[in-house]
Amino acid sequence: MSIVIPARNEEQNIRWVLERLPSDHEVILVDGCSTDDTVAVARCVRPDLVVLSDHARGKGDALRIGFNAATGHFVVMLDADGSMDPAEVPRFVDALVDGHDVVKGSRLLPSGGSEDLSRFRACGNRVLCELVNRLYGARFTDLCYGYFAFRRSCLPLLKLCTDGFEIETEIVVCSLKAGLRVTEVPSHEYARRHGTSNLNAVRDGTRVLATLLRRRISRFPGRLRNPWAQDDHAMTPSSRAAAPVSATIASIQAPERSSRKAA
Ligand SMILES: Nc1nc2c(ncn2[C@@H]2O[C@H](COP(=O)(O)OP(=O)(O)OP(=O)(O)O)[C@@H](O)[C@H]2O)c(=O)[nH]1
Ligand SMILES: [Mg+2]
Repeated sequence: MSIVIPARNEEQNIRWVLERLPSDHEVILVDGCSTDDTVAVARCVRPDLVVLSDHARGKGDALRIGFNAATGHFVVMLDADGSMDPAEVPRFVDALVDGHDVVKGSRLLPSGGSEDLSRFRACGNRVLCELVNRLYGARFTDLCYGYFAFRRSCLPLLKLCTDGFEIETEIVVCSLKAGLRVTEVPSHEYARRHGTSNLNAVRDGTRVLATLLRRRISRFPGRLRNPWAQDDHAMTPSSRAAAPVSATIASIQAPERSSRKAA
C-alpha cells in the first residue's frame, strides 16, 4: 500500500498524522513549497518517508505527482492537517479488498461526521453532490472530501489532470465514467489541528462545478453509455432508496467494466 499526503505548511500537524499511520507501508509526502519545517519534521518522524515537491499549482498537482510515484497495489490519499484520522485507513482498504476499485470517505453516512463543515460549505457540498448524482446517475452522500483509496491499476483510466481541490471531484466522476466500482465508507472529519485552510469555498467550489460539467460532456474515456439507465428502469424508487450505495454502484457498473475488458 502507498499512502500519499499533500502538505503545504503543515509543520504543526504532520507529526500527528505520520505517527498514526501504519509503519509497514510506503508513505509519500508531496510538499507544496512549504516555507515552514514541514519536511524536516516529517523526515524526523518517519525516516523512510519519500518526499517529493509539487509545481506550486495546488493540491491536485501534488496528488498527481504522488500517485505517479506510488508503487503499492493500493493507494490511499489523506490530508496532512490532522482532519482525517489515519485509524480509518483499514476501513478503506477493507472495501478495496472486498472488490471495489475506488473508495471515498463520506462525512454524511451514518457514523460519519464533520467538525469542519460550515453551513455554507455544507450547502455547497450538498448542491454539487446532488449535481453529480443527477448527471452521473449515482447516489453519493458526500463529494468535496479528500479521503480516498483506490487500486493503483485504475490510475491510467482516470486520466487525472486538475491542479486544485477539484481533483477530488475529478477522481469521482472519472471513476464513474470509466465504469469502476466505487463505494463510500463513513469517515469522521476533524477540524484542522493548527494553521489556516488553503481552500477558498467560492473559488474552489466554482472549479469543482467546472470540472464535473466538463467531464460530463467530454468524450473521455470514449462515448459515454449511461451505466445507470438500465438500473433506473429496473429499480423501483423504494428499492433504489433502500439499496446500499456500494452494492448498487458495483452491480450497475459490472457490465460497463466487462465491456471495457472485452474491448
Ligand atoms: N503539496 C501541496 N499540498 C497542498 C496544497 N494546497 C493544500 N495542500 C494540502 O492539502 C490538504 C488539504 O488542504 P486544506 O488547506 O486542509 O484544505 P481543506 O481541508 O479543504 O480545508 P480546511 O477544511 O479548512 O482544512 C492539506 O494537507 C494541505 O496541506 C498545495 O498547493 N500543495
Ligand atoms: Mg483540511
